[in-house]
Amino acid sequence: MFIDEVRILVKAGDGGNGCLAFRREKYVPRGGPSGGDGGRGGDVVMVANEHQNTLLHLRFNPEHKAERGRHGEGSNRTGAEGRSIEVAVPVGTVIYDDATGERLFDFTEPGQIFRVARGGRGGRGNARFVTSTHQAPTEHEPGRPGEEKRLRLELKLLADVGLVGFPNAGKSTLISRISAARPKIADYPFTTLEPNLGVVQLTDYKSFVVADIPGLIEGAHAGAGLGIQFLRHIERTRLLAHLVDVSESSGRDPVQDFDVIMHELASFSEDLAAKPMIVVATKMDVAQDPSRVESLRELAGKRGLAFFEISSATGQGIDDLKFAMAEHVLAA
Ligand SMILES: Nc1nc2c(ncn2[C@@H]2O[C@H](COP(=O)(O)OP(=O)(O)OP(=O)(O)O)[C@@H](O)[C@H]2O)c(=O)[nH]1
Ligand SMILES: [Mg+2]
Repeated sequence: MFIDEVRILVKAGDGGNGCLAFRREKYVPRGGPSGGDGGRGGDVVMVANEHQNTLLHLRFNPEHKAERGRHGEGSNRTGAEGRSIEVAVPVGTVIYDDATGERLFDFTEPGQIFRVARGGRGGRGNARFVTSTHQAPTEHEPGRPGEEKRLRLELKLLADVGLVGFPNAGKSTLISRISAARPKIADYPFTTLEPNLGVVQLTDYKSFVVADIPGLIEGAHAGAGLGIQFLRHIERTRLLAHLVDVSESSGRDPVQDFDVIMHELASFSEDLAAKPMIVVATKMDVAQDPSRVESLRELAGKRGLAFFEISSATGQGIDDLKFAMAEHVLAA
């Protein structure tokens, strides 16, 4: 659940073939051998990139082939080398050989480079086979094939956005609406017992990770409900989305709910409570009393926090919220 995994095929370029040729010159009746060597095939290298945080881009693009070397030519011309290609992966990716299970590399820092498939050597042209007793060689080699491997890439996901709020605030419903995650949703508190991660995809290449964690209640820091242990899963996120149920069904006051959660966050860590936050009024489709929404909006305004009204049932405000999250995490 916490692991993003993808299988890809990498194929380095084959070497170019060596050439069979003899010099043809005016007044030189039998010119010597002049077949050039083939060029080397390109490599496939992987580079750790700090701007990516999922392997999603590779799922859309599972084959990576480097260019082959050009064949050698007459007049001792060596073929051009094939171009190498780079495949970007997020920091934290581990590469395994899918056939053997062998762990090949572990990317821990941005900029790290690892060659996963080596290009094939170019074949030698016939000019290389000349000796004192073998003046007109016709031997020439084909290029060697480039390495080809099936790889399994594994990434431990780190969440970019953490959803916090009371039980039943609609956290799991929201994540199921904006990502492919399908956590359990129900109208009783503490439906979510363990964090769920969802990858929110904006375009083929842009995505971010949202964590849905169990609900918090007053006294959670002292062990009430499920406690605050799960907050460590969102300690390293860049943004918190604080979900507050503004419908009457909660039986509580939205502003008070907000304060209770803030207090629980601060009991876990001041840093967590001070993280960038957006305030999200949920269940707008069944919110009957506009003053409940207004009071929450005012509170957010006073604290200088962005405010969104959503309904996961009708879809109201969902795209706006998604793009606001994206703007924040992708700009960082
Ligand atoms: N009408 C309406 N109901 C919603 C909306 N979002 C969530 N719900 C309902 O609210 C209830 C709780 O939703 P969940 O997504 O499970 O809430 P949660 O915050 O994940 O709750 P815990 O996992 O217990 O912390 C479910 O019955 C949902 O169907 C909404 O936008 N409109
Ligand atoms: Mg839930």
